[in-house]
Amino acid sequence: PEPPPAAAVPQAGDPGLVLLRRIGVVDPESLDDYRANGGYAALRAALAMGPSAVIREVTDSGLVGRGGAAFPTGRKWEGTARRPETPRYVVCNADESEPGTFKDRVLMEGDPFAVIEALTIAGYANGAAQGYLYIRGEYPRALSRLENAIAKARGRNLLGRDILGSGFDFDIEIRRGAGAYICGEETAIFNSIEGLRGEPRSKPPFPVERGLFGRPTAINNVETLANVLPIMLMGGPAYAAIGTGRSTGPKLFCVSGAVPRPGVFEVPFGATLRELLELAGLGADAPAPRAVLLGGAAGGFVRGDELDIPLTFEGAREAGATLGSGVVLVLDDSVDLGAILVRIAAFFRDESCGQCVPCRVGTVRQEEALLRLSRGTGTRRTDLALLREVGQAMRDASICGLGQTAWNAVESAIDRLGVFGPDDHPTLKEAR
Ligand code: L3W
Ligand code: SF4
Repeated sequence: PEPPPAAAVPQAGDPGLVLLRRIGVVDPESLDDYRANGGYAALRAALAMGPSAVIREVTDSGLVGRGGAAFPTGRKWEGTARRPETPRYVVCNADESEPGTFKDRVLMEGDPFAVIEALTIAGYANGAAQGYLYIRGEYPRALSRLENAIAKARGRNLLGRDILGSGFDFDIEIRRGAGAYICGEETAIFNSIEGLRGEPRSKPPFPVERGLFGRPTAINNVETLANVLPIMLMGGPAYAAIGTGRSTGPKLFCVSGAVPRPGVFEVPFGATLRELLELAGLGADAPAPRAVLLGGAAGGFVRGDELDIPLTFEGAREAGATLGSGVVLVLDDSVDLGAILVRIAAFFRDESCGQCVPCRVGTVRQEEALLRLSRGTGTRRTDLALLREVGQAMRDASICGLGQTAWNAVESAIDRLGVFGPDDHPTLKEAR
């Protein structure tokens, strides 16, 4: 049986939490309980201030996307709302599939009304009458909780026509993915909803201009939307005071691997990796991990002696990694790093949609070279050079983020962890 969401949240019930405050506290099936715990106050505040003021608060909050790319949410909403074309759409990207990511699942299973309320506010701000929630097919419990939340919200005029007497009409339809990682890419989601093959489209045009059904669309990750509720309640500037610099607000991290208390943790941006791992039970006197994979398969490794890096977008970049969608995978000395890299490469090879050559072929060649390197067959020099050239081609010439980032973790394991020994960076020509 699946564990209840609270079991995946060691901090559950901590009064200081913002995004996780209701997880394990409210009955996720009860609208009354949700309201008794502050639910729908944010929508009321939004309806009272009007759509452009909602967008202003979101812009002032400094909120950036939590799906991995950190694009400013206020700019995305401004871009959609000012388009003259109608209808416009809002979409919640709930196709959480990055290996090691399970934060959106915890939000959807443990606080589903919050996701529905936040998407309703997004619809109001962006001038959309219809929202879609595209959910990973392997999340049956999240799906049934969200379906229940939508039905109950409709029953209380929190969805449907003339919501709470405001004149705003809005409803939400759920669509399920069918197991393809690539269907989490925003334009592949649009294709999937439209009944087409789930392949990414070239960008630009960006969704704000031409998205779902060719209309202006604001698409946001579940966690991004969850942040809109506290922003409505505390105001953009107060929210911006949480965190540091350009990384404002609270952030969810999915800590897994060699830690005593794995799970989803909430910390303000700027907490250090060490502080996060301490929350996950890694005591100050515990041996340092061999490495930590930040940002998931598309992210990068940091070494066990780099735990003092601040968890901000800037801090992760300086450390040669990315925060991505919040993956923190801790690896101890028992782990075969070469085998992990082969696994990551196999994942990308498997999940490539095959539409563009650099990714379709590059992910295969990457996996083959890693297999040779990790088994000690082939020529080390040539395979390292081949990986570098293939990786660069994927990064430069792939259509979407999958191909563009498929070499990130491998590159950082070679350069920062020295996983296959020293590399003098020869080109393929030199190596031969
Ligand atoms: C208007 C412009 N909008 C960009 C929008 C764009 C999108 C957002 C980010 O994700 C990440 C990667 C991995 N006018 C705009 C604009 N936008 N320029 O901003 O765009 P982009 O293209 O930078 O990134 P992306 O393709 O949306 C790539 C992460 O995704 N990833 C996996 C993520 C997995 C999860 C999960 O499982 N929950 O999130 C894999 O690559 O970290 O950073 O909305 O339209 N000028
Ligand atoms: Fe498909 Fe890969 Fe090209 Fe993305 S980069 S469109 S996943 S083949």
